Amino acid sequence: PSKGSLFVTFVLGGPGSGKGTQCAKIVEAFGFTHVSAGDLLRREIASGSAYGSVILSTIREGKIVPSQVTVELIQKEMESSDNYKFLIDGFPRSEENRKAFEKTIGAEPDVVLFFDCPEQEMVKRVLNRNQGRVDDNIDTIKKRLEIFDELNWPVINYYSQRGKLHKINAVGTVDEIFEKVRPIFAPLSK
Ligand code: UP5
Ligand code: MG
Repeated sequence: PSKGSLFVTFVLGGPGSGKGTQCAKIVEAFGFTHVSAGDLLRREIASGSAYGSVILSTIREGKIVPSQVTVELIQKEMESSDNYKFLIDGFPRSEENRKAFEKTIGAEPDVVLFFDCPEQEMVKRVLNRNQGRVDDNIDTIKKRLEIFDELNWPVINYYSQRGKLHKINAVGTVDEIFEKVRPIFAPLSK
């Protein structure tokens, strides 16, 4: 798709805040293409790519993979889709991530969702997930939360100042939360 017609949504929130779960609902209702940065990185590890071992150790430590690597994976994924509506899930996690995306993709998000969730609820959800993720253990979760707290807020503030931020209380059932998300996209038809 041409850059002018892109509709990009960034989906932000701490570990276990429900980004992936809500993205699936948004895809179903509004026909977005879901691009999860974390899933792309995990796929890269599984594929045995040259970056795989660096990505794996970074994720194990709850740290952030260099922007260049992540942005390249996101770019490839966007280019391989015919869609123009994208949900970029779990990215940008830092100001550096944000700037790298803008520079490489040459686009800004139209909408930024922020799932605001108390820490103890996030920890509970992640520990209950049980999908074998290498970072779903209490030690890594603590590190993920620390990094999130340190680097996410400047990104949130940036988009808040630009009037793009939609902060959503992420406590409640999946459907209750989606009913708060739906009106944001209602102007877009599927
Ligand atoms: N659940 C969901 N909604 C619920 C609700 N309303 N009530 C009760 N339970 C609910 O949900 C988590 C769990 O909670 C699930 O079991 C779900 O059923 C349940 P999910 O939707 O998976 O939450 P999500 O926010 O997607 O949590 P996730 O763990 O995926 O978030 P992270 O941001 O931690 O993970 P991500 O995959 O994005 O990144 C992983 C790592 O990759 C990062 O720590 C980092 O090391 C690396 N990374 C980068 O370096 N750069 C990037 O750009 C992206 C990732
Ligand atoms: Mg996720």
